[in-house]
Amino acid sequence: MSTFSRRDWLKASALGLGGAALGAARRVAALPVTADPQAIQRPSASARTLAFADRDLSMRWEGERPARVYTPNGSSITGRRASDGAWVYEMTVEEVQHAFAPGLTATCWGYNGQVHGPTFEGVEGDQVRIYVTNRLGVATTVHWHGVFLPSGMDGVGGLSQPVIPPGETFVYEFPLAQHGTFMYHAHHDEMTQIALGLTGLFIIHPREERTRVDRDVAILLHEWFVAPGTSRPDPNEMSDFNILTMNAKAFPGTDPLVVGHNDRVRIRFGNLSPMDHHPIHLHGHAWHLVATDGGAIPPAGQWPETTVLVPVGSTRTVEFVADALGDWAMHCHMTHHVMNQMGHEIPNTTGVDSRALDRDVQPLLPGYTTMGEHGMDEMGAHVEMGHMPVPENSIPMVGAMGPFGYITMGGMYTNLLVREKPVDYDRFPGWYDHPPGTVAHRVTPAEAARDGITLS
Ligand SMILES: [Cu+2]
Repeated sequence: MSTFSRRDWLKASALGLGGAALGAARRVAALPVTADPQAIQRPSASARTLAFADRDLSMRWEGERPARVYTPNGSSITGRRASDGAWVYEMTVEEVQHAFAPGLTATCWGYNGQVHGPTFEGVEGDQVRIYVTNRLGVATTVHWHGVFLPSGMDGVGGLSQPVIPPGETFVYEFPLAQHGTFMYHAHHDEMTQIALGLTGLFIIHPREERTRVDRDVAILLHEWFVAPGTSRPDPNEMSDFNILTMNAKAFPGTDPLVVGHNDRVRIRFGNLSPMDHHPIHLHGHAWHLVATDGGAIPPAGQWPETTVLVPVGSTRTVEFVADALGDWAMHCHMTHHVMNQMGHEIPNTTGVDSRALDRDVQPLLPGYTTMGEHGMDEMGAHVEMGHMPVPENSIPMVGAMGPFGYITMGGMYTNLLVREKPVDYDRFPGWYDHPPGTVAHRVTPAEAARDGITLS
């Protein structure tokens, strides 16, 4: 059993020895502390595993026509027909209490009560009228990123229009002259308003769909800094973001993508992070980059990839056939982007033999043990077991229980679950049932001997 109690943590923190690993003492150099990693009990099922089990993946949409795109953890707005034939959308800009993941809720800014705003869906050739009501205490605008429109509808405060004052409603009207994956975001006090969440995806379907897909998915990437124990994203942060999100959720808050075996899948990625590009990697498959926010890429210009770089202020649309059954990770490949609320200004203890240090410190701090010599993999499990207290309203740096143990990733991470058809796209199907003999396993001496390997 662990001997590291909350009291020990607090004592260690008081002396500046603990806390930094979770960012509690950000910018204060400190030694991370832990219990003996060997002492961790691995729970067979945690609250978070159960949270997966009854997860409802069905998506809300609002409007007169059904949503055609699935926005995990989000919704669509599809418009309603006005008497003159235009499609009308209503948006409210307002403060929103947003849950990034179980355990972390923050006051953000969003549209129509959500962060990010709903995915706009329209059809090429539509005339759209978008009413924007500002319920913030400050002025804002909305820019339709990548959409071809009259200059005066482009939404840049001061340049293309006067700002929308608090309490007022403005209307944007333009024809949808193209198709593809675009975005929308505030374009007034951009640093603050985008950092607080005023972003969304804007999808224009072609009049005639040339490529039929079984699953059409939209994911907006973002990054935030929320100091552990606080509840508002800090717009002044420039580099050390600690919440990395897909559709404003950090794993384990991200809904998995459920697809049928051999489904043709399209994923539209957008990136409105303040500062970072994100290379999104999918396991077990290769995809083709078929479009950007500049338009479709002709087939001759497409090549296969397993990782697509989604630069800030861009969209990247990929397509692939989900031909491999199983549970497949899909995540940003920047390793610090699959962590949650971890401070980075901590000493490197990796590989350190800390026994002498522990001997010196323990008379002063009973229960003290240096942490990090073996890496960070035990941290999340520690926190979930209650061995390592964290500040109120904060999430540990790593993920959730998987079918074989702890998944040591958080942040910009989700799972692609490929299942035999028929599949219920709207419900978590449970973890994959691997065929016998297809899971990596501890080798027996007899198995090793087949290949002339003697186990010591
Ligand atoms: Cu990233």
